[in-house]
Amino acid sequence: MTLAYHQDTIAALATAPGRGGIGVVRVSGKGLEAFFDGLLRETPRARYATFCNFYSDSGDIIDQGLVLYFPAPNSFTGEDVLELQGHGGPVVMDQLLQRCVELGARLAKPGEFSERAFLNDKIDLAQAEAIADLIDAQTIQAAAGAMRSLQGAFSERVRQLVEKVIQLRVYVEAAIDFPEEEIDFLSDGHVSSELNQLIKLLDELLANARQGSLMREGMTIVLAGKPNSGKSSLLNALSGKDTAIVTDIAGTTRDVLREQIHIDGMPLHIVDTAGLRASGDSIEEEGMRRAWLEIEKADRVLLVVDSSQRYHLDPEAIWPEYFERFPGSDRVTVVLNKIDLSELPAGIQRRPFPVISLSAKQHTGLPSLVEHLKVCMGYTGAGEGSFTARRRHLQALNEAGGVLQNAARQLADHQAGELVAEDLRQVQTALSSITGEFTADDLLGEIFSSFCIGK
Ligand SMILES: Nc1nc2c(ncn2[C@@H]2O[C@H](COP(=O)(O)OP(=O)(O)OP(=O)(O)O)[C@@H](O)[C@H]2O)c(=O)[nH]1
Ligand SMILES: [Mg+2]
Repeated sequence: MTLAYHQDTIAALATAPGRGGIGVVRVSGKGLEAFFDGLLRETPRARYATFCNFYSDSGDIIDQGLVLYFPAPNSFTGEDVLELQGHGGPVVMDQLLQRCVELGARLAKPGEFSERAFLNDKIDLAQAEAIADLIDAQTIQAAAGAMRSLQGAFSERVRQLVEKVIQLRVYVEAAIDFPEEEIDFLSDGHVSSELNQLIKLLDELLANARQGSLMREGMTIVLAGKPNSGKSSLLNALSGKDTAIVTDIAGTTRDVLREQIHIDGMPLHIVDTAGLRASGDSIEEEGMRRAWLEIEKADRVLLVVDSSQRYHLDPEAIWPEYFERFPGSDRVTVVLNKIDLSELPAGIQRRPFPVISLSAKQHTGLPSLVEHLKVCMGYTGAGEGSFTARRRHLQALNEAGGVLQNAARQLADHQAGELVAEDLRQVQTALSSITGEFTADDLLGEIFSSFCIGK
């Protein structure tokens, strides 16, 4: 955070580009007097809506509309902020933005307003991320979760944990300072019961955050299997659209196709791939190469099998090539398709691996599949009080959890106060990275650059 950073003034279109009833240009920083004199020819009253003309350099009126002025520190960014609400046409908005640049602003980078709000302690990092998640939310549940994070539901729980970690650190470090009594301090049960309590709280938070992350990011399901087994038919059945071409010719799908659906507010990214078989056709070979790339990235692979043909049920027997590449993988669910032909009952069996029988053509058995996918991901629904979380948050919580376990072991096995204290320090750092108290600059850059411009 350099001084220069805070001294410059940024401007951006805050509404979506294109035509609209109104368009908003937002300005934040120092030196807004130049805008009052040059653009508005008056000083708008703070926090009141003022109807103004927007003047060009030569004194022409570019547009007219409402102006909102929020003096620092009571603004979104914590700096002086000016919002210019004009007519939402691209040419008008461009001129207005150009005028702001003439008057000393520079065009804002993506997420720069939120970044300033964060740097000025208006919001913490998890809240800033929640703003982006709210804007990007694709379901009502995801939006509600993002809103809760924005209000601080997630940050508050992280902070409570950090508080407990600090208290315990103080206790353990005090013990180290009195070496004669250190062992008594550490073995009196207080530290170990506090550590266990922390582990429990962290696990609960991690489970909530996992739901939140699923709600935001969803999961990726890849449909794989032999040609003609009905992968594309299953994609169409799940998405309710005629996305993929379905024919009885083996090798119909050659490229990767994607569809997105939602279950209980969780996005499900479904990927259809080329059927896997030995082929001399170079297009089909390329399709299979791409199929494998998708399989590698999948959260879950549905191995589609034609039940009207001779088949195995054990995934390892059906698909040795997969298990050669991913030994011991438990990401595979066998889908026995075409039960309308084989007359198998629809539903799920565990053998001990899951096998789901359905008909993609007649749409029978699909609810069991959807239910199964939710269970696989540990998704219990976007309940009351859930909040969105990101992978980054899960990593931090996981790291903190691992180190806490280690601390508990150090204590139990060696009564090693110094090591426990060091572990607690690491836990604190990991947790604080969620709210942004200890976060590297390059990570901040990465987070805010994924925001939209003007936010
Ligand atoms: N009776 C019946 N036919 C099905 C069912 N699912 C798919 N089919 C038929 O099986 C054939 C192949 O279906 P596709 O969905 O194209 O199979 P695919 O696995 O995508 O095949 P490739 O793209 O070649 O790998 C088509 O004629 C479908 O109509 C089903 O549940 N019942
Ligand atoms: Mg296909």
